[in-house]
Amino acid sequence: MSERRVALFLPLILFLLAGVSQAEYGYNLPVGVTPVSHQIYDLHMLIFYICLAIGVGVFAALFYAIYAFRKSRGAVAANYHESFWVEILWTAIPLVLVVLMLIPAVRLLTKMDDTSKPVMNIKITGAQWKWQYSYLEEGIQFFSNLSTSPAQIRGLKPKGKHYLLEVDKPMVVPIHQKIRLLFTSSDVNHSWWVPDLGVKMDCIPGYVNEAWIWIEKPGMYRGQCTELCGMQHGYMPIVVDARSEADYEKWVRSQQNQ
Ligand SMILES: [Cu+2]
Repeated sequence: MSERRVALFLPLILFLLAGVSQAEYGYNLPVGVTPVSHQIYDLHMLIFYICLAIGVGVFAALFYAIYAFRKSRGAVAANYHESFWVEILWTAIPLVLVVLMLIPAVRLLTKMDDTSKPVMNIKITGAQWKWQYSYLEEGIQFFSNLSTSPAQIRGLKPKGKHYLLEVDKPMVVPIHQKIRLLFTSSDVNHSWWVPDLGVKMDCIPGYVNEAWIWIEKPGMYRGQCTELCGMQHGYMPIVVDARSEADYEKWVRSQQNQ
């Protein structure tokens, strides 16, 4: 291969290799484990297919016009200037499409916003650079700190499986229960983001934001702070440990007896 060709193909090869190494993250949104996360995924795919159809239609028309009406064939440009119907159509069609996309989006936003009738409430407070979880009914309160060792961060030890996505005390919750989450901050803006739960909520000092979760299956769900909140913004991960009702009760008792 000539040098020029290598230069052309190198970015492509690197891109493909990067894809292989990050295969576990997937190329799409995670489907998640809550009714809301499923609906977010479905909405995302619906909008994606609409965009794809528009893209295919527009580019097909464009390439057809470039090919069929080329200068070498003696094509003469048509004059659409101040055409009443063209003006109406290219305003009306996008407007109808936007309204059609707005309907399912607003429906989902309304559902996400409905935090009524929760079984339990957890207050989540962002702080530089850790999370505090307060179980309002159970009277449990603790901080959750990054547990990745400094040696791994400095490259002195090999990285673990959940590098920078592991904590000393995860937020433990029961599955199959509507849980209301209340978000705030004790210093600067943070943002609590767990993709599998379909929640990404700002934590603002002096403000309380709300979201709710209803987790379908037990598991460890991981996330990060997504609001640039200072020097160690990348070192305040989130781990949610979803357990069966019985295991959750056991955990509550163990915490209350401490
Ligand atoms: Cu933060």
